[in-house]
Amino acid sequence: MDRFCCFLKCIECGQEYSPQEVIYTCHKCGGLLSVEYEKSKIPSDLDEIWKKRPLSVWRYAELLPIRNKEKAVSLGEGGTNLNRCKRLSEKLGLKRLYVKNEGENPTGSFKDRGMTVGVTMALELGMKKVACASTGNTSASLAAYAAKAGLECFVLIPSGKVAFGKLTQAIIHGAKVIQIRGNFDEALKIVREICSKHLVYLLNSVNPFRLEGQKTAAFEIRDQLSGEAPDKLIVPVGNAGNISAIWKGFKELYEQGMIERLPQMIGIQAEGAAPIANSLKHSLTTVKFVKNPETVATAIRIGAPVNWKKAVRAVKESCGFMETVSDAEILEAQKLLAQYEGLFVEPASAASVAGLAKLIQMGQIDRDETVVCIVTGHGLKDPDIVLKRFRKPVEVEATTEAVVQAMTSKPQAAQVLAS
Ligand code: AN7
Repeated sequence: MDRFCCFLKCIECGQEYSPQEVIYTCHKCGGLLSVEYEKSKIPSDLDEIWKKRPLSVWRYAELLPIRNKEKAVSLGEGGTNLNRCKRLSEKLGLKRLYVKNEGENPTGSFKDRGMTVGVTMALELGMKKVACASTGNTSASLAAYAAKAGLECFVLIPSGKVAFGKLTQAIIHGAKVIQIRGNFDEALKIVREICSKHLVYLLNSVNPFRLEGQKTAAFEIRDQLSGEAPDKLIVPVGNAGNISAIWKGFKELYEQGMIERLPQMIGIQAEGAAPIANSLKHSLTTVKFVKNPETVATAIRIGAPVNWKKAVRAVKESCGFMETVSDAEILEAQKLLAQYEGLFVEPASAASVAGLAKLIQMGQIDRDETVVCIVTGHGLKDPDIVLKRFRKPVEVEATTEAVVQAMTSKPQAAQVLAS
């Protein structure tokens, strides 16, 4: 099929670029780039075409920058469950709460949606080497997709600040893992510089093709809600790529006449790493970066989010907003998801649900609204945080009596030590 189904466009000055060019930001003004589609080339019967395929990223090929699905570097990404959370919604005082569990993706996070497209693009562009900076999940995902594609992979991570499971993934998939004595923002700055000078393809979310994959979460939600968008869509925010991507997805559905109304986008940042949320709250015209971000949710320990302009637009265009949550609120939401809904998510993922709980208390969400929270990554990526927080299981003699006694005695194993 036609490779030139799309083009790149600067979100600031409108300059257009060919999708065959290796480019991450506008050469004229430095603005972020967006992937746009020739409207006349989009089939009018998208719904009919999509319905025939399983729920997955590649179901939506007509609105992806790679038309030839045969070439896709795929591990079976997307198609994640949209859980109707009855127990949790009752607890929070809401009628309809859904949680989209992105931890079900092949490497355990939403990043796989982007990497299947981004790494396929790397092959199309003839690149042999790929790289990223990462708080963990991006590196785990890129390492896996690069392995599948046979590409050399480099990942830069902040030393000592990446959850154990994610580091393990990058190592086993054979990436060259480089720990820097610095934070994520510094790692990203370095890798951007390297990729601008060498033949290494950058796969952080400044890469607009990656975000195209991530927008499919919006398409899936619409399909899973029988053709509708929710009232509110709540998503954890770090580098701010995902909230921008999901908003783009909903806008495209709207432009195609496939949804009747758009959701309000709500971004949640951790208190110690909340440059966008805080700047929006103070009505600043620009985002004031946080120099030393800190949070238990290491995945979103980001002070200089590269996609802040796209994210601010997403929030403003959708009449949404951003909110912050404390580490204690994040960990409480992680526990609620696990113990009310059977969903084990990593701390950053729980930020969306922590935000929901806070917003309900503040009266910002009506109990009749349909809310979708995105939970972004699997809990097994960061088991340390759980073991630190919860009491160790009791150990008893191997006798029926001792076990029965343990079963009836308090405290139970799964109790929180301290928040
Ligand atoms: C679980 O892996 O930035 O706002 O380098 O792993 O699109 O950045 C991870 C981000 C939310 C924030 N939840 O998404 C990385 C990285 C989880 C994450 C985010 C991340 P963006």
